[in-house]
Amino acid sequence: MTDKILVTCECAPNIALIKYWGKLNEELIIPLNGSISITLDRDVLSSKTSLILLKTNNRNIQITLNNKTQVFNEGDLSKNSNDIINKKRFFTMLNKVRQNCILSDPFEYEIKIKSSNNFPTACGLASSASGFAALAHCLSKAYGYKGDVSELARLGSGSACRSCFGGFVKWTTGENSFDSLASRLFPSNHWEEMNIIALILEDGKKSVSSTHGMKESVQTSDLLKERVKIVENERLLNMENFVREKNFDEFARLVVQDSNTFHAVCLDTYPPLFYMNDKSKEIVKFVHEYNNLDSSLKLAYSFDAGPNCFLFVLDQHLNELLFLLRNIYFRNFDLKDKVVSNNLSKKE
Ligand code: 2P0
Repeated sequence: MTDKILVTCECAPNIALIKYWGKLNEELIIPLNGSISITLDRDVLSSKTSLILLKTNNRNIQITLNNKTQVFNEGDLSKNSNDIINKKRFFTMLNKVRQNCILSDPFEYEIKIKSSNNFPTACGLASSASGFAALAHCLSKAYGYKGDVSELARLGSGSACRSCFGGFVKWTTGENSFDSLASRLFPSNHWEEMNIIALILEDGKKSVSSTHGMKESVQTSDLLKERVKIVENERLLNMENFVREKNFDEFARLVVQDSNTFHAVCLDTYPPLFYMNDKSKEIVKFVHEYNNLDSSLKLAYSFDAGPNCFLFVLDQHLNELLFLLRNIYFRNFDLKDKVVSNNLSKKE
């Protein structure tokens, strides 16, 4: 019998190159289409989570996220506007672990969880991905979970399953919970010359969550059905090949196209979803102008469900780009002073 178990894990957000938008199964969080992402560098952007299991008479669950604390009882599924975690998803994860672990008395502990992000939460920087991946790792380690940690993370938030791995990651769709898993395609140092720049244009919370937004898209957008087909039939395979061959020109074109198709689906949703804002559109214009200076592409952008931007650029153009962004393009722009740069040559 153990009286106290303490574990800590750190996971980074991931940015989808081919995006997930829409569920085949709402309960099990099985996506309509597969997706491919890059996990960022944990030293730059990360969610750090610690979990303590305590042998007491108390069966409360205490969760602290970025210094805000909530306490709730075992099995409490009530929804509250002040909730800092989706309790239903949390208990799905917790019970899955407790039913398949090495602890002999997994229901006998008080649970205390503390998590913090070193970047803005819920504004399109994939904080739910890194947060739920870190939580899944913590639960898995603390209880000695015998199942797949990416399946566990997916039950917290779909895109979190991709943050369980570093480098280039693929999440496949499936028919059952156990066959919709993420796995690594290539380690991050496969493409050492690649840099990812997060431009934090806004750090406020987005008005429509991804979970809600994609549900509306599934119900109302015809374009979504076409996107699912083209992703499954062409884009996943093409992206895997372009990354394997380190073909930046084709990679850049496809990243930009898939981001734009995703936002087109958002616009095709009824009522429409607007995640990009005027500043985001300025960046799009800038990237295309910058690329037009040359015959081959030097820069790609991708926007998730928020106005913030991820740029992809190879080493040889990085300094020129950062100079342009900091000294010319953004001189009159309130950039919140955030140009966060990741290089994939770093060890995971
Ligand atoms: C992605 N996004 O592939 C896409 C692109 C946002 C735009 O995955 O309901 O927070 O928890 O499964 O994972 C955001 O969706 O949604 C997302 P749930 P999640 O990264």
